Amino acid sequence: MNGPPGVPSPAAVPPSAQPASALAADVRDGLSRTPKQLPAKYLYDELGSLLFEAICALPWYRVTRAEIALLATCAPRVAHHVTGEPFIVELGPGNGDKLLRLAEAFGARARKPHLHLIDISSSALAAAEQALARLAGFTVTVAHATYDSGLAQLAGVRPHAAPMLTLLLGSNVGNFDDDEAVAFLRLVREAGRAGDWLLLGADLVKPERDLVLAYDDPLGVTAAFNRNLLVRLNRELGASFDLDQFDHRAVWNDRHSRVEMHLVSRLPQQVAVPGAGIVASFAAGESIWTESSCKYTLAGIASLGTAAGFRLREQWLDTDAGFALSLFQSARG
Ligand code: AVJ
Repeated sequence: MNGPPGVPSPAAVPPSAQPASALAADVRDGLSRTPKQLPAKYLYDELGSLLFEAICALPWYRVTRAEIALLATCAPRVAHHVTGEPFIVELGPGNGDKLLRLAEAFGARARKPHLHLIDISSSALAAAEQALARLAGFTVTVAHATYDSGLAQLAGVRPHAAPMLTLLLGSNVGNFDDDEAVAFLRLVREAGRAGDWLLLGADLVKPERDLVLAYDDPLGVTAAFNRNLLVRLNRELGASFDLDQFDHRAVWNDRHSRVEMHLVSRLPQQVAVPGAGIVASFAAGESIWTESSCKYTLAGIASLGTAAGFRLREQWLDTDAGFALSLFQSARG
């Protein structure tokens, strides 16, 4: 079958073509798998970050509002536990709003915390830095990095004596499956010392219709967020995805306790992705799995932390929205 004019057939792609970037390498790998999949982190280019902010304002997506409301109760307790002049690290701060609310609880202290933001989106980092600028006396540093590389750089940024508090909010942990989450939380623990703290926000299991509505909203904002990934691949890798030929789908996977987002090909088609050196073939109904959002029980959250070497110290719960904030401390000895 021939593609559109000017699009190389698979045979025309030189075998030596090297992916020019991590995105290219990940797309090449992900679209060669069965089922096809792409890492969720690539959803957050500039437009993707803005669309995610719009999602947070949707009536059907309650995670962000629930967490912000819980922070009002939780922040003074966290400030009570985390003494001294702490080093507060947020993984994926988005627009900085939550960190601002948490940091305000430390505002009465003579020596203000040092805030350090790690985000893959430079536009989100810029927005967060601006939001945090209103905090007088706080030091703010940023790392434009993936979680892993941001964590690996921490030792060089952290003031020597400061206790560390790591924030992983918004149910960002839900992008990992449970094994990956434990491995990742262990990395977080190992990036710090015994006695350091972790505040983890996690969305809870709830009725399937609520979960699906949260990820397949009637306004189509989540569909736009998902399909924007194809816009990004067209722009950055010269791909030729026809947006009209891919549907957004959100499904609840009960066995793995997660909502999955997919982009489903409406018909058999071939799509060239020159920047990744591939031509991807799709059967009708075949999908690219773009994100997982795991949903938890309270016991499940506790055991993730415990398996990673943390001890659960306090937990705050919104029973109506089904959301929990959990404060863990890295075990001593
Ligand atoms: C930012 C990964 C926590 O999984 O709920 C929202 C992203 N995707 N709607 C989530 C998302 C579709 C969100 N996280």
